[in-house]
Amino acid sequence: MQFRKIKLYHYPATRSARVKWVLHETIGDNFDVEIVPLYEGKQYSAEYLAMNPNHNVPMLEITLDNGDTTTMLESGAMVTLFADSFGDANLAPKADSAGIERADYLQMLYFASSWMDMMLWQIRIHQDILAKNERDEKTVERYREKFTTEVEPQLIDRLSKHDYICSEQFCAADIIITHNIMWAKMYGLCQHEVFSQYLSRVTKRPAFIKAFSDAKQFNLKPDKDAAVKSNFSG
Ligand SMILES: N[C@@H](CCC(=O)N[C@@H](CS)C(=O)NCC(=O)O)C(=O)O
Repeated sequence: MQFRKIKLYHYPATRSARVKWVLHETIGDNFDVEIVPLYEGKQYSAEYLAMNPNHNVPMLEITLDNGDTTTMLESGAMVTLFADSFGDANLAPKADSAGIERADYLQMLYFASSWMDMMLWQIRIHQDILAKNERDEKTVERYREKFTTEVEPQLIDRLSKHDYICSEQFCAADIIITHNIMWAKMYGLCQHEVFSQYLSRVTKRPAFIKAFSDAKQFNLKPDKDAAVKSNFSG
């Protein structure tokens, strides 16, 4: 697949940074970025909703060399697409290999972008984003407990055996795992030393440094009168 133009709708240090990272790893700086001010609720504007009914980032507009266009709305799918489309970047075992390595890579890619992500999102929205009367402390407790007792041991086991999540080779699953670990740390999770050691390795990558160069603009908690609070639906 040949890409003519790529545009990423992004907000610093959120799931769209996963996509910014894979783009820097695969196509360098050759893409456009538009910031969507999430805390101002711009993702709920009629114009944005017409493009993305899920009212979130990342959103990726792709124009191919033959002029065909498409829009993608899931960070995991975007990371997978770019890792598979740019084999020279060495971010994924080949898609046509039905071997153990590919199976394990896909397992971790999906574990990170669905199961782990779901728990972190529940913690985040019930602790910081939903209107106060919509929050449920039990949900936060439940997912903190599941994350600590079920997810973390699996990650610790893997990262104690090898430098990266699947092997000694950095891969696209590490992009989502790293973002999730950074996210988890903001909520006091992933405190084991193995996580800090892992982060010190992956965050040295030039593509990571570019993707998270705007991360300081991210506030964990929206202001109490932030527009997003009135229309946020989770
Ligand atoms: N499953 C989607 C989730 C995207 C998502 O929820 N993004 C958050 C930021 S991390 C967002 O834009 N939320 C704004 C909202 O829902 O109002 C993905 O992984 O791309």
